[in-house]
Amino acid sequence: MRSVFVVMLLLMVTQMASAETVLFGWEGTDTVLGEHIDVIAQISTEHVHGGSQSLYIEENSGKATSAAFVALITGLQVGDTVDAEFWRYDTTPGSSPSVRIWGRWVSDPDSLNINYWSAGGNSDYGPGTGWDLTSWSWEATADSLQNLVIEARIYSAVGDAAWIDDMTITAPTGAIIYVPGDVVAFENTTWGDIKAAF
Ligand SMILES: [Ca+2]
Repeated sequence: MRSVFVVMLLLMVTQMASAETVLFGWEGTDTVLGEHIDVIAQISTEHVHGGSQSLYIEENSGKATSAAFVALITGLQVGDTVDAEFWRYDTTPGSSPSVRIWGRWVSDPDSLNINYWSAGGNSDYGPGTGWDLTSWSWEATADSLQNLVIEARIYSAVGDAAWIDDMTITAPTGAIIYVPGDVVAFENTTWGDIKAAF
């Protein structure tokens, strides 16, 4: 009977250890991990989806690929998948300001604007009728794809502003997830670790 219990517990541990999820809602003072081109990023209480604060982003260049870096996932291995979503707010249907969730692969997680390339993303601009949830998934399909930056792209005239809130990042156990002001590391639980627990 005990062996059955142990096997069931091991199955539960194995399933729980396969992926981990981080929630982030800009409730502190940290804004972004970086930016591409020129984005103004500030904590805001003007439009909030959850809690009492959100992230305000403002286009400051007029270029279509300006982005705020809202998360970084490192330590990915071939076949790993990262899922990300956040709520976005604008009230201009069919025109800017608009926000997309996008990704970029970086070769050096300490230099997010050197040796990077687009990882693609969700090309939907959203309804522009207030808050809506946007999401995308990325797969590491090569050894060179170990570090993924999650971007909130803001389109596209100088002064265009939108809000972001309640981000969810899911990554495989063993990856490290960086959100503004915090590092969340999930260690791999090996078979040896599990056996040692008994
Ligand atoms: Ca919030």
